[in-house]
Amino acid sequence: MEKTLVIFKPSAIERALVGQIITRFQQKGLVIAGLKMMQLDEALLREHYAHLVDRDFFPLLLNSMMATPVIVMCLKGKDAIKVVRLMTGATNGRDALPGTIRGDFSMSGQENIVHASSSPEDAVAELSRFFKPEEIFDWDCNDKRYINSPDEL
Ligand code: IDP
Ligand code: MG
Repeated sequence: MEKTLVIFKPSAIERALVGQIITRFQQKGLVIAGLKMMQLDEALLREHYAHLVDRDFFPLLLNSMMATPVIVMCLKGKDAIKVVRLMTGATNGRDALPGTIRGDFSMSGQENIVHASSSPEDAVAELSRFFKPEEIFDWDCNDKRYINSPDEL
């Protein structure tokens, strides 16, 4: 089963959206394998957003991501990386489709509620960036019969 990283950004924390977004992921059939609150700092964000450090909006992004503690979550499931990205929606909340998290909760290109890993390589790197190995749990639902068919497990 694939694992992926979700970050509840300060926009989700300030707007008290964390509970209902976790509910969406759980209702979909994704499993929480790790969850904690942490304060991000500039060094970690420069690594995490290395592809954006030269963009003019990067200082604003830094401030935005350090404004409150964030909640980081590891989700597990079949094709979890793709599924969580689809549920997250387009980067800019004004372009994101209704029904997606950003489409339903964001009007902004920056204040877009959640981060989600965008590829298998990113997911591995990001999970090890934000979690210690012992903070990710290798448990699974006892009864997955109605989440996946036998040939999907
Ligand atoms: P993603 O979050 O959909 O993967 P990325 O391009 O990786 O999008 O950008 C990371 C984050 O940087 C975005 O989620 C958003 O918060 C911020 N960001 C990206 N592009 C812009 C922009 O043009 N203006 C302001 N913030 C942006
Ligand atoms: Mg990205």
